[in-house]
Amino acid sequence: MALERVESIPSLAPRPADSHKGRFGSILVVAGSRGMAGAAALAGASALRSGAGLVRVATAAEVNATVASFEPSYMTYPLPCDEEGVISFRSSQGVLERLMEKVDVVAVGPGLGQSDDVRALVRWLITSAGKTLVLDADALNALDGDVSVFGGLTQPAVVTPHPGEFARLVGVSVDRIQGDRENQAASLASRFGHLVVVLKGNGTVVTDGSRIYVNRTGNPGMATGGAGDALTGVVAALLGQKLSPFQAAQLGVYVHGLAGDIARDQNGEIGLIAGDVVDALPDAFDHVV
Ligand code: NPW
Ligand code: AMP
Ligand code: MG
Repeated sequence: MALERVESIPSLAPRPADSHKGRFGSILVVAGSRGMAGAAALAGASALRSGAGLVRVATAAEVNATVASFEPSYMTYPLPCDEEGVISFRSSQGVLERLMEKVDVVAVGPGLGQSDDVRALVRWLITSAGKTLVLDADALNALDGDVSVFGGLTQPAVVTPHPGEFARLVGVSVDRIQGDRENQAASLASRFGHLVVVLKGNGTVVTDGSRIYVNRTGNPGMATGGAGDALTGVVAALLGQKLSPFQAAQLGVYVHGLAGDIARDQNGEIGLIAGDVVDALPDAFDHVV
């Protein structure tokens, strides 16, 4: 089946004067582990800078104080962790089940680390949590190439792999992915009803298997640690503001790239860091809303 090529960028509706935070989505970010507190903070701060009404960050207890100290505007939930400083799902499941009652969208993966418990956590979120999901980084690595689990989705999921993560996910070399980015992404998305695939990099591809969008914002200065963790938060926030999964992914990559371009104009490509992208999000949203 031919893919419909989408060019126009969706936007967010202006906020009514009587707006309250309950209207703009309650986001849970499950992220961070020993040494990767920053990934959780970047995702949480990006969700806030992308208009989310409420953001909660659930992270390994060991790094909770660090994550909390980066940004006062999100709430944090310290989850029990193992001796490696990675979230222990068995000891956290009760807390996470109660959190599910409070949130609309769950973004999982940045800096999560890897363990059998993380594999169980991610499978539980996909098959049992019943929430719209954004899956990135270690949440994708946790699948060990078994994409069949996406057949158990009952709610939409947006996956945001970079080419290395995509290659691991589908068991194909990075070179083959990069040589056929659009078809590789579309072929994964078309296998599952609720799945939107965002294949990151220069010319990020967004596809649900029937539509495809290739993003043209962004620049090589964004090839820096944490830039993708920020995108996870942006897409989650847009899902929380009721854009469709395809549109949330599309607007998310566009605005994230635009923020990267604004940051590049301010700091240059060499000195650009992920925090600059987060800081430029308000300016970028001013151009699209
Ligand atoms: P290579 O090196 O070229 O052979 P990983 P990560 C490949 C967290 N972070 N095109 C690359 O291949 C993340 O959220 C935390 C082609 C290499 O094999 C994750 O949880 C930060 N190939 C965790 O760290 C800031 C590409 O993939 C591999 C490619 C690990 O994530 C940093 C590298 O990727 C980070 O975000 C491309 N465009 N991109 C924090 N401050 O807390 C990547 N590859 O092994 O998945 O490692 O992306 O750093
Ligand atoms: P990650 O590898 O997960 O940190 O994600 C990197 C982010 O920066 C993704 O959103 C990429 O699309 C973006 N990015 C990295 N390199 C480039 C590039 N050369 N041109 C445009 N965007 C890029
Ligand atoms: Mg990443």
